[in-house]
Amino acid sequence: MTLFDDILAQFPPEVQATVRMIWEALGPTEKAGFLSLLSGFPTDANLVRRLVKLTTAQIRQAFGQKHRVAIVGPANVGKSTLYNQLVQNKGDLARVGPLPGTTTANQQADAALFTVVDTPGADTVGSLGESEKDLALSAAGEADFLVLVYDAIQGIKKTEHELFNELSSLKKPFVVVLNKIDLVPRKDLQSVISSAATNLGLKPDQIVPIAAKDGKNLGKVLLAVAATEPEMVAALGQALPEYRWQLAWQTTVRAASISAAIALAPLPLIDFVPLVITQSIMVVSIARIYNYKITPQRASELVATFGLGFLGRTIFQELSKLEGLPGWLLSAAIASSTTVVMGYAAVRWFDKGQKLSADAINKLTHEVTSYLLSTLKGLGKRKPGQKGLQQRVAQSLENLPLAESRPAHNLETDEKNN
Ligand SMILES: Nc1nc2c(ncn2[C@@H]2O[C@H](COP(=O)(O)OP(=O)(O)OP(=O)(O)O)[C@@H](O)[C@H]2O)c(=O)[nH]1
Ligand SMILES: [Mg+2]
Repeated sequence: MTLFDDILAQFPPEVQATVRMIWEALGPTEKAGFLSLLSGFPTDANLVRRLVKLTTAQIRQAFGQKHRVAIVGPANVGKSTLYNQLVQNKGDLARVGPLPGTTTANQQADAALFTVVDTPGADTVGSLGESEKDLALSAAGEADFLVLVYDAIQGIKKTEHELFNELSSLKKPFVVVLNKIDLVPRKDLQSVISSAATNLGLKPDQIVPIAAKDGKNLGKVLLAVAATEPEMVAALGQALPEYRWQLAWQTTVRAASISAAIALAPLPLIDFVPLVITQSIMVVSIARIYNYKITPQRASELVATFGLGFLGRTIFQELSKLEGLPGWLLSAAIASSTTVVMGYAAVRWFDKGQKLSADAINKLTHEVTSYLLSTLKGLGKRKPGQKGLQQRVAQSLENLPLAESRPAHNLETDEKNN
């Protein structure tokens, strides 16, 4: 067994083949760097475990194939209305009606790579109700992801709660949406959401309020799907071009916060090899969002082309001369800023075939680094835990001007404006 095989054995079985594929695509320098990094800490099994844990979700995102979403919930909550918002082809529209029991069979439609399944109400009683419930549960059982729909006016009572327990026992990734939010007076909105959350044992921010009828917050549902289940990201991006920038940004933020956590490893000077791996996986994910298929080999070539590893080292040397910056903070900020810039550069590349100039890359990386340094300073002198740091980096990046100026950077919008 080689050292690599030892490491591979720590990954969950279903991603091992993919990890091997990525590994084989790495150049000899990257391979050697990665192994020497790991073998430099022979007793630190934690480091290996940490890398494995950090990269598994990303690998799933970059190479996963899941794409079946079932919409389930009680009768008359607006499941078919939501389904109709998601299907792309008018011929696939489901029947919608004011009385419970409109949908009596499962129905599915192709939305590019992403299949949506509409199901009958899963709460109705009587023998007909039972068989419809069985249909809904079997669709849920076959799906990769569940959208659980409830009615904001009906709220969550005993039957709704039982249904929730039954569905969550399937152990599928899910989002909960509260529909018909247009019928709730504005002043009651927060209390309606929090009581639904309390009744389901969730936090208010785990519930997405929507109005399926007019498509309000539909984007939030899709982003929640993508945030919950990385394997859905590429399928969503391919099916729904208007969300590509948000999905790519979400992917970038995730990779950047992972990069920060990787940079916490106790290294004398930041080593960029694990970053190259993380960034390459991110680039494969972004390519898939934009409907390009690229190999890990090609992705790591692209990462090398943009030269961010070298730039990162230069910035590290520049800034480490300044006093008062703990090394971990500097490493974490630079690791995430180079990842952010790589993600942004990848979007430009896949969306428009534009290569950011070296100057633009340099300027952007400096800007993002100092932004992160200033927002992370509040963490104090004590080195945070890996999870805490990941959360803080993700939060900071949400407020990064680059993220706020989404529309301006949304290249589809640019195109229209040109
Ligand atoms: N006000 C409002 N009404 C909605 C909304 N979404 C759906 N409805 C209405 O709710 C009723 C039920 O909608 P459906 O989409 O048929 O609900 P369903 O969950 O598929 O119902 P079943 O197939 O019977 O289980 C219809 O009259 C819809 O017009 C919404 O966002 N706001
Ligand atoms: Mg229906």
